[in-house]
Amino acid sequence: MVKNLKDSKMKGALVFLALVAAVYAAGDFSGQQVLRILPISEDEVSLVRELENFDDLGLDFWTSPSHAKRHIDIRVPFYSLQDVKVYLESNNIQYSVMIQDLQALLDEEEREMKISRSRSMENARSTNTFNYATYHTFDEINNFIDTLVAENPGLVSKIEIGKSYEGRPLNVLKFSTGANRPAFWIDFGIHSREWVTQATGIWTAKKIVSDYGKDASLTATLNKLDIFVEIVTNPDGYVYTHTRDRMWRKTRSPNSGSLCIGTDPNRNWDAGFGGGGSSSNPCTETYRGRAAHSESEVKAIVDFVKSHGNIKGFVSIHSYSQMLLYPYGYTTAPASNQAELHAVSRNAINALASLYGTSYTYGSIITTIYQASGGTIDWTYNQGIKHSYTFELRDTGRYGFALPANQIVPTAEETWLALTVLINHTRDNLY
Ligand code: 0X9
Ligand code: ZN
Repeated sequence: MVKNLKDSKMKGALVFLALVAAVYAAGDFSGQQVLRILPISEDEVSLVRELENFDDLGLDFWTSPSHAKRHIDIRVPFYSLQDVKVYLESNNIQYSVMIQDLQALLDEEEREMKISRSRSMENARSTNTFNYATYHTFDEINNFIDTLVAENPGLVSKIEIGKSYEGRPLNVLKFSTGANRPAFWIDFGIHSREWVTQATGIWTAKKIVSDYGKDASLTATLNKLDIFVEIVTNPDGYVYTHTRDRMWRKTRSPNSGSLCIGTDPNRNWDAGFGGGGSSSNPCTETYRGRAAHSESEVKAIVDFVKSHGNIKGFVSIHSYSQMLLYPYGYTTAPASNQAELHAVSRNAINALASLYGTSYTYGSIITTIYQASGGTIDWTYNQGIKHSYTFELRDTGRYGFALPANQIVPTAEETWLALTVLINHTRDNLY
């Protein structure tokens, strides 16, 4: 009896210790791997898909299962590695280890950020000395935005289109040289962990002011169109990736009846809402939310697009996979101007490749990556914005969401070449 009591106390203590360890381990990716799985039949796709239902494994699907011969990248916690590998091997499913130790990459990322920060006290004071080649915090990005506006009062202004769930400003930069113009929209970072996108947004904002009055094409654009840029589209998630969990994707709003937090803001739009490639389970990375536009970060853009009424081009920027995509994501039905979207995409990815040889694939979302319902550009397209596109920036998976900072500027530069093709085409085809 005494022994049993002691045993159960011991057990209790062990359970407690395990819980403490689990809490402290959140945000620690030691020993975690990213596996690239290649199912060669639809049966194998289904077997991999089944893994999604085991919440206890703590898996994070970096790319969703779609069809045979399309790879699936999964981040696997250390404690599940054995189980997952045994499962794949016993079902004869091919896989390779894409990232050996995710924490090692993130340690390097943090080291790089610390060095950059110690060297660049002047970051906030001028956008000329700002370090574009490192990742920045939300506060640093907001300081950059205010500095850029202060330096270019006749060209750039800041609009707050709403607040995030946790009350942070949803800041949008407006580049404009005249009143009542049609507009082109670009958002970055709606998925918070896709850090190369917010970094590309910063560089892009600076590029627009640098080129205006110097580059003939961009000058012609801004004499006809306004450009709106939202650099941090999911600020709560972004702050969370810096403070708690580098791999956070969703918003940070709570879900009633569940302990799991957040909604996938790229499943929350009123376009095929609730359809395939979105989840009703709040604990998954593709949770669509309780209703379309439930997320304030999404609703703010919806209201802005509607009240503006004259947005002619719309681009939403994600990473990774190196793809330029157009509607639809929820249906295989072709977009009404699919031929145009396809031809312009091809021109854009050719321009992108001309700089560093980076190769992109392109096509509709559902045929090129996987089905995703309730996505941003399906909604904008159905609103009548016929020039709607979405990017998946670098890389193709070697580093995935942990893209080294030395790739920020090259990524932004090459992306700009593609963006200018999309912007110029929109400018010259305003319908
Ligand atoms: O699942 C998604 O939302 C997108 N992939 S990501 O890794 N960025 O999460 C794919 C959906 C369609 N792609 C875009 N909207 N860029
Ligand atoms: Zn994304």
